[in-house]
Amino acid sequence: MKSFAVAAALTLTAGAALADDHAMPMVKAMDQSVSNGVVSAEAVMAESNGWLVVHRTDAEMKPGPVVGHAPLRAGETMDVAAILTEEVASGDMLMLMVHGEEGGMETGVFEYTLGAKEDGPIRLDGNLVMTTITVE
Ligand SMILES: [Cu+2]
Repeated sequence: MKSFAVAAALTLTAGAALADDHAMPMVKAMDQSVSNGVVSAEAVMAESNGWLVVHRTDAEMKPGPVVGHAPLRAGETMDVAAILTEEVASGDMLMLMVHGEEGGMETGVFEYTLGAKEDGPIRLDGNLVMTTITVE
């Protein structure tokens, strides 16, 4: 019985490691107040180092002007905080999107502006990796 339990634990560990390796890029964030000047994401999964980019958006769900960004590591980053570069009002919608470091001139410098190729959004099966929130 004891050896069975150990084997089961090892299998679980191996399974978790495998899941990490193949984790899908994603952004997890909830509706929130931004009265502290920061937009927070609970967790972000990225395939490579890059950026969490905060766009304005609305009911049409198109990414608008960038109002914040924060660095991401490859893999999972918990509790990502992007400082807002302009005021965002209660009721406004924001889109939190995973961007990469591709196409830019400098590594570690955020070079994206709306529509630019530098540090642009990553895509998963052709889709942007993002979530939208409403500011409380
Ligand atoms: Cu974006």
